Amino acid sequence: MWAPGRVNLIGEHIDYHGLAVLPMALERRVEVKFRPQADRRIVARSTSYGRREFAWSQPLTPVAAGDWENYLRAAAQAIAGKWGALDGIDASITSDLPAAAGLSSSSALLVAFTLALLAANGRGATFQELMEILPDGEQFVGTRGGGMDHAAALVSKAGCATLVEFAPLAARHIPVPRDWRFLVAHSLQTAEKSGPAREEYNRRRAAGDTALARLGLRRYADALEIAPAAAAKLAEGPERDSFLHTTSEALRVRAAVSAMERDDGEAFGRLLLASHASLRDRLRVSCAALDRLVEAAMESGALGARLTGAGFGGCAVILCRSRDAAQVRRGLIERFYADRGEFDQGRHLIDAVPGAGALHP
Ligand code: NG1
Repeated sequence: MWAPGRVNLIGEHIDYHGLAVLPMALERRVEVKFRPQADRRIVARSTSYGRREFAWSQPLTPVAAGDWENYLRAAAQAIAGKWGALDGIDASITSDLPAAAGLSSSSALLVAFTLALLAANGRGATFQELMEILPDGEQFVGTRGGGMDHAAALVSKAGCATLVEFAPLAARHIPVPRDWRFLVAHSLQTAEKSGPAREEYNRRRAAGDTALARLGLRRYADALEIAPAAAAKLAEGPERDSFLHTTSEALRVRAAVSAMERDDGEAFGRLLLASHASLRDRLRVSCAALDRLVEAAMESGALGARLTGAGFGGCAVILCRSRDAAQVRRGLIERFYADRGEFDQGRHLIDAVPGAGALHP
């Protein structure tokens, strides 16, 4: 069983408000090879992270924060919450997806391990069922994220971006025009998921929820058409900023889908830049390195760029024409990475080729 990493093209910090996002899976993945066990023992070996073993008891509790065993436990716990504890597996895990590179390697591990545990027990599960358990499952690790990463890892289609809607759950594949190229470039600043960045993330989510409640609305989907007038009723501050980011980003996702469908790379690029500005100025989840990276991409001939993922460090996603890709890559190396010693091309500057999800190989 395997699951790919992903890059989110646009629709940032809105999946947890039930709004549609546009990620695409990558051709890089976490792979889990396994033998079913006849008892509740779960054994997993990873070439990079070592061996872990635990009994699939109920309920499972987390081990030390930051330990990769928590993702294995999260998978088991997510399954147990719906179907009860099952028999374990003896698994070996490999990955060509760099960790801590903003490509959602942790969600890919969670998805792949969940699918392996289910397969070992002769169970299939639908997209719907997996989406009922996986986003909540990841909260076991201490994060309170949305469902974008799991959806992208499950139902992406090669050559396409996926418009993921959450209410109701749906996925629509949008072919990426032939001469568009996406690059994922690391800011070389890492946002520790289990640390302060996660608290900041949760704060953004809470501010958005509070803004909505103050306006007497139940769903962000109901706020989009009335957003400017509604925002005027909110006092200046993080709640209003969060509301403005969320509603404007949702509209940018719609516009981006239409730009992709009509092969308008310039318009898509402008939407990426507008998204970055909103994440930087309203939600305040960017950082100097990410801002500089976006600028360096534009100076190098990109059509657009923005931070991708939760922010506070991590990566930018960059759009350019295929004929300009080599020049943009060179430009980024000269303008951004030249004096940064830890730069490693294979890990930090990646051609994001749209790949398939685990359920759509
Ligand atoms: P990252 O930090 O890139 O994995 C997180 C959330 C997403 C989404 C983005 C912001 C998890 C597992 N992922 O992504 O659901 O909310 O932030 O758009 O928490």
